[in-house]
Amino acid sequence: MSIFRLTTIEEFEQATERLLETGQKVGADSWQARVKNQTPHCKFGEEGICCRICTMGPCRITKKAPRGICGCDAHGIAGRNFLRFTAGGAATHSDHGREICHTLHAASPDGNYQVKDPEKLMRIAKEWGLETEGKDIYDLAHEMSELALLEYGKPFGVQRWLSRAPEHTRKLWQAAELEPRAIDREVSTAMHMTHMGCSSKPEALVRQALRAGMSDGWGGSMCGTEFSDVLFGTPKAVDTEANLGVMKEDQVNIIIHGHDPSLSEMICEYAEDPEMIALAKSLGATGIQVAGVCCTSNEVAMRRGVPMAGNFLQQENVVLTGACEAIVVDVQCIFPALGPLSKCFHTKFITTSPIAQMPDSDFIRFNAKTAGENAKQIVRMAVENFVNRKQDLVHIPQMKQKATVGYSVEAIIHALDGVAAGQGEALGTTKPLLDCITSGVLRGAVAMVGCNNPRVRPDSAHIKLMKKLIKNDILVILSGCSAQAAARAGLMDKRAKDLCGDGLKRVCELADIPPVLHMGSCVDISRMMVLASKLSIDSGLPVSKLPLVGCAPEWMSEKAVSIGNYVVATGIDTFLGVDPQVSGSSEMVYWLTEGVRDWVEASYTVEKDIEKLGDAMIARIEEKRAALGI
Ligand code: BF8
Ligand code: SF4
Repeated sequence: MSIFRLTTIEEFEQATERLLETGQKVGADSWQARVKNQTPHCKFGEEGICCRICTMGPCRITKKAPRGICGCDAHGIAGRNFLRFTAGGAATHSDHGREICHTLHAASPDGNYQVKDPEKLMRIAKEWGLETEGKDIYDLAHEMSELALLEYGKPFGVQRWLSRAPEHTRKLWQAAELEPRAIDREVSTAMHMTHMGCSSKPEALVRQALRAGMSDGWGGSMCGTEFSDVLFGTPKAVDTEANLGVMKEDQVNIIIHGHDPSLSEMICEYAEDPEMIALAKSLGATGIQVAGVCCTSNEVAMRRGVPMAGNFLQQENVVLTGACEAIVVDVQCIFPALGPLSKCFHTKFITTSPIAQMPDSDFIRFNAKTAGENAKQIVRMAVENFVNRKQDLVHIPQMKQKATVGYSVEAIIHALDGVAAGQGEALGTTKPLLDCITSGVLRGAVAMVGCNNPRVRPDSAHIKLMKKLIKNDILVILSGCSAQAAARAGLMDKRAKDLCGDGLKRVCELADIPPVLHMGSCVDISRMMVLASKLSIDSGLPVSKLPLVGCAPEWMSEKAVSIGNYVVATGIDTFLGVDPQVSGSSEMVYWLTEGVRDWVEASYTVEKDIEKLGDAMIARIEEKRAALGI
């Protein structure tokens, strides 16, 4: 076995530098160059005090001009911006969830999509009070998908998934009016509240921001996760590899990028089609390699072990290898830059969704009914493009790490059962994990999520924090681009246990897990909410009292703010390494970092110094332990 060591940030950067040299040769643009062009950023925007929601403006708040033309002050403007930002994120995650519900509705025994986890479907159906006895699984799937779709627009009541939360949390939500009603309604209400001449009171805007976030995490995202599991299988621990070195010089490389597994699952299927492999071989390739970028990558890595080429700020790098025959995308986090960039190479940039249409792409409209045909057409296009590769531009950095991924809540409980069985304890609960926390073998857990952002040296905050936390016996659970940073560095290799403190190392050995657990894509942060709820129910403690915190050190998107809001609303203190652009309003800063604590027993901390951010998280975990007397 080769000697294990982490890949360093410097090595990541050297690989990128080398790829940028190729880019220069062909006249390619890059995000690194565009960051320079955009710096310094607009200060009004950074502080959240620019308003352009009516054409009397745009209005910017300065000492000389403390109010917009309508009279709105910095607090109202920053608050409205924050709520609109959240609404964008909630809409995006939830619409992804809605697409999955439609895919479930299109599932049939002989169609493009099948039900791969019927037990999970039955479990959820029972949870929702449906009669399952003697029912055909596809009839049940269709009935459930219709019920789920109604969650988006039902005129009365609150989200069904809320019943999974502990009673204490539900009472807090009720008292603070944070229970999300129909998913679409919370987004609409947010847009309504922020229209010219509606809300300008920070308290009201923050409250709706939490509720809109809740409609995502405890609504649309949960639909996305749960029904993706039903359709494509609930993730179990599986081995894969990560970083650009997973691309193969002698094979057709298809990169799948975006978020919705309905597309990527199909591409993976057809890339294994003997007809396509034969075609690839007839054109001089030895086979077809599919690898992922962003959350699509997380989805197919968790369920199929498909290798992960990279995260958000690596998306241009896959094209810069000169060995990418096609980059196939669906929705979200896709750089429009991929169009012009792919034109500098032989790469086909294939867009597939009416939601994400971009110049300089080949648009092949993908939908559940024609998914098989669409996927075959896309794979064929990629394979046939192999002959157009310009050999002198090919350079794949030989850098990759092994990773064990696939830690759904079910998979975590399965791993814990392995520990419990050895100690004669009850199976199927989070008790072994709680025992480790109570005894101090583990100090606590951190849910680390989110993107890359050029404001932070890419991946450095993620990796630095993970190393620090595991060394301090803190278990780290991950999703999104944070998870990929870990995998690329090698932290998801089980051998990384040697970087842990003694307690966590022992837990990793007993449960046979890596020290940082990949829980999936960003919609899968709903899994983390389910896990936190289970821990709370199994321990009898409120979520906010558990030594558990959330962290997004390099976040950038509206989705990330929506996530942050539902994580905080669930009672989990959340630490940000990038400013949420409200600093121009002392009242907004107050509400987010202190005020919301009265409603949900948790709040945000913003700290751009990563070392200090790590210390603050550890201190918070220790405070919570001390309060519990453990
Ligand atoms: O939803 S972590 S850059 S890929 S937004 Fe995007 Fe951020 Fe990555 Fe997935 Ni999430
Ligand atoms: Fe200016 Fe008020 Fe219009 Fe905003 S809503 S642009 S602050 S006038």
